[in-house]
Amino acid sequence: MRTQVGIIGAGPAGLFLAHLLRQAGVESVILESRSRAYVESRVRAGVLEAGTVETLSALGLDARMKRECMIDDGLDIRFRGKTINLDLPGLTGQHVVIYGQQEVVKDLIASCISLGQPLEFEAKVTGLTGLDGERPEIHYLQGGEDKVLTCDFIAGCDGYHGVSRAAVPEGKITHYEKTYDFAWLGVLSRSRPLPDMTYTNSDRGFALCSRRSTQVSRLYLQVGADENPEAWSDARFWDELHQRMFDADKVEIVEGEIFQRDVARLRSFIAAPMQYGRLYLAGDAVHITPPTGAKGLNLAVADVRSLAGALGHFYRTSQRDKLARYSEHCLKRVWRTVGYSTRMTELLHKFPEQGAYRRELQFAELDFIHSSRAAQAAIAEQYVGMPYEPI
Ligand code: FAS
Ligand code: PHB
Repeated sequence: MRTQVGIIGAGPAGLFLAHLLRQAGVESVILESRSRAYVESRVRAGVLEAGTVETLSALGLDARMKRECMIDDGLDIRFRGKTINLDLPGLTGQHVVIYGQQEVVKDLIASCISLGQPLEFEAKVTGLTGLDGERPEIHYLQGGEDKVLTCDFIAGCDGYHGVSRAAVPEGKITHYEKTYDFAWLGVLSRSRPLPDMTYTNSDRGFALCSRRSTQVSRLYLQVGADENPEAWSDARFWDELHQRMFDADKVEIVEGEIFQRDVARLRSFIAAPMQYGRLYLAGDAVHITPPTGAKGLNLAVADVRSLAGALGHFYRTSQRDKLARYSEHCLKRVWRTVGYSTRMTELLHKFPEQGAYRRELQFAELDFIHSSRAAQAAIAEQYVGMPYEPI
């Protein structure tokens, strides 16, 4: 098979990229190792920044999101009996949208199918060759058969555990990584959510109350790095959440049936540069940001807006100047975003190994934010997201 841009991965990065390239008149093929059902069932992020919403709208793919999403204009942070309430529109003039990543993925896949956008499921990429030539190749296994996709360019959108980053020769890419020794236990429950996004730093650990609809809550607890989600009965989860949300008499948090559980280890990861020869890396394939900042999905979209812009420019003008600066352009946003998510992670989680001194500093910082509009504005501005800068 042959195409202009070979895209590895049908997560948000790969699916948005294919649509943005199509809009620029550039052909692509997406190769996804998993089945459609698996990809559409993966529960992950939920917060869409304005830039992501604008991109869905510009692609004409925002109809269901507009009907079903929730507007998030408040962000609460609870600690030691106090609550910091960030009034997002008052502080930034903006809000964010709550719409599950799996819903975005379903909308994008449905659009690929109705547009006839080539999207191969259960096509596992096994290797990349010719990255420093004119005709790179993607080797993949599908239906028990070895196949090859010949391209002009390859977009590595295959996530942290994908193969594309590993195809870059030793010494041509640098990894920056910090892994925390805790994880987030995430659940979906059939229960009325809190009205606002609510984070908490309690002596028992971090917790977060988010939502997916007026009847479905998305809830997280800080747990051990290797926690088994099945070790958490509904009762155990709810008891722990009440305590961490300072709701010990159980009057505020509404319980319900938990119907989905997952555990995600917290880490920061950046690989630079985000390109090698004809290979361009985007999304979780090249950076992971702690979910505390609700940025992973949004950062992936910002990457592929730039990559689509650079590739569209190349096919229109034969100029490679924008492609040459893709990595440098994206890394500015990546480092700032990982920095914000890291600061929020280190402000809100419990680090037992770092003792009482570190804990008191956390609460001093939270007290300062509680009393300072300027400090609240700084967090709110980063939470709603940096304006997108075209490449
Ligand atoms: P993805 O990982 O979504 O997609 C990569 C795709 O490539 C996958 O479909 C995979 O099957 C495919 N692939 C991998 N190897 C392949 C191969 N060899 N051949 C073909 N295809 C291959 N972000 C938030 O903002 N908030 C959250 O709460 C949050 N929770 C998360 C929970 C978990 C468990 C994980 C892993 C991530 C979470 N994230 C969260 C981050 C997440 O939303 C990512 O940022 C987002 O999925 C990034 O999208 P992609 O870069 O497309 O990568
Ligand atoms: C979510 O709704 O899944 C969510 C919200 C805020 C975060 C992370 C995840 O920081």
